[in-house]
Order: sequence, then structure tokens, then C-alpha cells
Amino acid sequence: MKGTQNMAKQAAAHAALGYISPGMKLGLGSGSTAEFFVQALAAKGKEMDIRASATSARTEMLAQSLGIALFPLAELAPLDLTIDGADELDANLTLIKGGGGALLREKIVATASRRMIVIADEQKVVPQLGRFPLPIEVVPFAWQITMLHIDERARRVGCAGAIARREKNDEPFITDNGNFILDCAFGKIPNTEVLAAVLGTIPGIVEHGLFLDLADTALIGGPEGVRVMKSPRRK
Ligand code: A5P
Repeated sequence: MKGTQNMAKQAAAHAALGYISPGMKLGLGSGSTAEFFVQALAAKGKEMDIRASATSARTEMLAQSLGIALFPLAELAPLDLTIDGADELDANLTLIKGGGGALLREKIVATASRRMIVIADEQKVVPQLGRFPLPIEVVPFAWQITMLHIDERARRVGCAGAIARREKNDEPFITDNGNFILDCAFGKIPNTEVLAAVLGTIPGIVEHGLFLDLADTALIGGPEGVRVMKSPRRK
């Protein structure tokens, strides 16, 4: 299963190369699918005069080791295109991201790009978002209170479920920005816009993993090859 899924991720990542043109300023996503893309890009990057900004320390390290020309986002923005993975996506190309903990930088980079293309395997496509617990980045200060507020307010908009601080090796997982991640197992999210608006009002939340109207295209790898999904909202 893992092998097939990795092949699908790789196929989607390679298909993304077809969207790159010489001289482009690129945003490089995070996660295993985005890493396949970074590896594929490395072979072409130099000859195509690609400049890039990374969405995580991990991607930055990988891109650097492969000789991709990296720049701070503030120097390079606006970017032409960001290529990134997703934990879940629906037919509107609304995404859940943050499974790797990089959602804040991913959202900043995607927002600073003219376009975002998602690369993913077929298993990430769902009719309704929420099977994957929604990651939310919060400041460590009184995070328990922030968690209570998320629980209370999300319930009011039909999102009830266990919320847990992410751990790694029995320690709190710390993001590249020095924050915590709360994973919210809400189950199916009735209205992503409403939930995003509610989360936007809670102090202590730095950013949440719902990506609304950012991606215009998704390249989905599966057993039959790669299919293209277009956002009905952003052509
Ligand atoms: C990283 O924080 C995430 O947003 C990733 O884009 C997401 O977890 C996809 O990861 P994979 O490509 O490893 O499935």
C-alpha cells in the first residue's frame, strides 16, 4: 500500500514539472510529496534558472543539499507558483494541511504566490473534509485555554471532537516557529468557511490548516496515472 501510494505521490510530483517555466520564482512545499517534487526539480532547476523559497526548515535543507537557489520569501515575493502537498482536499480544492506541522509557513508562502498547485495521491481526495484531524498552530502560552476556546466555539458550528496537542517522542512537537500544534478530530466539517471564520477570532491561534481558495489546480496521482482537478472557484 505504502509503495503504491509513494508511486502515486511521485507521479503527481513529476507532473508538476510540466507547470514550471524558465526564470520562475517558486514556493517549495513540505511533506513527502513536496519532497519528491524538490528532488525532481533539482535536475532541472539550474538549467531553468529557478529561484525558490521553502515552506519549512526541512524542505530548505533538502533544496539546499540539491543545489536549488534559495532566497528568503521577503526577497523573492511575489512568487509565480507554489507547489505543495495536502493532507486532504475536496472538489473545491479546499485543503487540510499541517500534517507535517508546516502549515503556517505553507500558508504564508502560498498567499505570496500568484498560483498554488497541489500534488497528492488519490487517497487524499474526499467528498467532505475532516477525516484527517485539522491541525491548528497555537502559541505555547496558556495553550490549554486556547484549546478550550477552540473546543467551545467549534462545537457551536457543528465541529465536535477530541483535540490533542501533537507529541513527538513523548515531547510536545515544536513547529519551525516555536509553537505547538493542536490536532482537532472534528470529523466531517459541515462548513469550512464558517469554521475558518470562527477560528480566526480565537486569541492564541497563530494559524489553522484550512486552505480556502488558495489552490487553483491539483495533480492527483493514482493507479491510472495523474488526473488534473481544477478549482471551480479559481480558474
Ligand atoms: C505539511 O505540513 C503538510 O501540509 C503536508 O503538505 C501534508 O502533510 C502532505 O504530506 P505528504 O505529502 O507527506 O502526504
